[in-house]
Amino acid sequence: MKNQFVADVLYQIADLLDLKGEIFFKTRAYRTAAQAIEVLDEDIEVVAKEGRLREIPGVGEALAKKIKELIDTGKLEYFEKLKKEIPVGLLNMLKIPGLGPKKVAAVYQHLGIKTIEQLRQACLEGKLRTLDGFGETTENNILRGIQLLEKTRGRVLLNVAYEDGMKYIDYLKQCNEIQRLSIAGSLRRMKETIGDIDILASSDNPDKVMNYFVEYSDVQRVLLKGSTKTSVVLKDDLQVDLRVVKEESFGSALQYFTGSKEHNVKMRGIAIKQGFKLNEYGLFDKETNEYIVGKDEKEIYNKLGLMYIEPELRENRGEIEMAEKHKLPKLIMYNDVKGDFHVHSNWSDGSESIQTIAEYTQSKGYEYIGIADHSQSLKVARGLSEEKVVKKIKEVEKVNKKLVDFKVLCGTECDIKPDGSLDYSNKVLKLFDFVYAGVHSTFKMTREEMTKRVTKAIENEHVDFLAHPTCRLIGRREPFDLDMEQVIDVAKETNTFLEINAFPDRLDLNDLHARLGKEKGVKFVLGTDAHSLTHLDFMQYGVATARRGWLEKKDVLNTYPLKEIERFLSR
Ligand code: DGT
Ligand code: CA
Ligand code: CA
Repeated sequence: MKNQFVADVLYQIADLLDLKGEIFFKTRAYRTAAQAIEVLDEDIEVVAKEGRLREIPGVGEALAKKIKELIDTGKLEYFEKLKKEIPVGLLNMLKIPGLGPKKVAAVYQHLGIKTIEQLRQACLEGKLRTLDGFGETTENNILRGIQLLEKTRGRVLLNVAYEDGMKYIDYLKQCNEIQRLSIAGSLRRMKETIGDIDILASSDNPDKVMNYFVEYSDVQRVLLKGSTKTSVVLKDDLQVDLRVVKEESFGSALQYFTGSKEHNVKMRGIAIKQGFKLNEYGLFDKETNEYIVGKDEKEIYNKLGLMYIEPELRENRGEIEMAEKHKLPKLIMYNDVKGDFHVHSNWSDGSESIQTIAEYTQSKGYEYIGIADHSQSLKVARGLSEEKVVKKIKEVEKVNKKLVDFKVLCGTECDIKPDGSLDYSNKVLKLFDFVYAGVHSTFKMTREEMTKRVTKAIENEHVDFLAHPTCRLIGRREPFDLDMEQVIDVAKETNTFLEINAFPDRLDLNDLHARLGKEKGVKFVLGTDAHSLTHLDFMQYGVATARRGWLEKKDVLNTYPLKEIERFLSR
């Protein structure tokens, strides 16, 4: 599918036009279309072939022509021309969080700054504050933004690597020279960002496997090719490493290449203390070098007197000590989830009707679905007026009448205002089956102010869940400086569930905060924040984060059957 590719080109055109100082509505047309294409549930090539491009919101005749050219030729002349007019460095500068096109255009015009490096230098030398509308604070914000950008550079979000990795695995499964096959590395540990994809295979014919590996259609270039390791770069610039080992070493190699490095260092130390030697080829006797085990990961952990440790826990955060004491938690499983609570319908800014969402999620195996549209003051996201809330509740009742063994719960994602009050009156909040409270604007506050704002909101008796508690966007917006311990304490006192938002650029709460919450006895709810049907599949990244946070089935609301959910929500 070329959807993301087409959307990305349109976003870049919008950025370039912004830089050129183009009138606002023209830029907006490109962004609207890009957004619509990103969440499209169909292949854009099929839509183009059937002449239905103009049915996509924001796509008029001129834009449809451009999209068609892009799909047919892989290029767009208009885009190429624009790129020649504007230095590419300026586009890179736009990636700095908090730096918009106006400011980028200004530093280019007045100071001749064309690259991020020149911009950093100018900030350090205090040159920006000479410009209109810039000050010392702007310089500091830009420097912080550059740092944030560098932290995630060269890494991709979990879902991007996961989709690439699974597609590659499907391809490799067709190779009959391969005996066993697995994802390894940070992707197997389901970390929130991934540097490169690691794949492990066992075979007696490594060279044939490597030949097959590099012939994959998404490979852009081959970095190195040997008979134990081969590395390629995919068309989306992500690197994939394949290692091939003998069947008897598959378990030890999987253990080694899954990492993390810190986990492995500790494991090798434990092996040595017990008179063994552990490496990617197996577990050996330290004195005689005799092979002991290595075919399966589990044997290695058990031979060392440890419980098997799930990949998501392997970060050397105490998991090895707990495995020694046989006290590891029994982690929530990916198929434990019986429903999603954070879904936007076309009543606000989602793309599907409540009926469609209900049918789709029931067919996926869910028992219930919570629709949580935005509240009234969130105009950009088409938040619902109080009047519309009443209509929507009627609509949900109508849909529920048609459903068997499935229930739609009518909720809201109610905005938390800067003073901690909520965007609906208590009279309206009472009408919903459940209420999420969440911050959506005015992010710049001190730690004290933000903590007070959030705790005040969850103290409202109608609030059941706190949505994306720190509001971070990975690589784009830092989490709030919140007193998380205090938020957790208040959540516990008020029986508020903290969300683990499963949308891949949020994963908020993160793994560490989830673990802190569990230790303090708070409960969690998983929500995908879906705005289209495809987004509903993000649930697995929420479960992954819960697992990385040591959570068990009982800690997560979504694992409970409908009856218990209803009992809880009617308190
Ligand atoms: P990434 O790719 O940055 O997201 O993170 P990883 O963990 O996938 O790291 P990567 O791809 O460099 O290496 C894959 C695994 O191989 C890593 O998790 C542990 C193992 N490994 C790599 N280099 C070393 C090393 O120098 N020592 C040890 N003990 N293990 C290593
Ligand atoms: Ca890796
Ligand atoms: Ca690697």
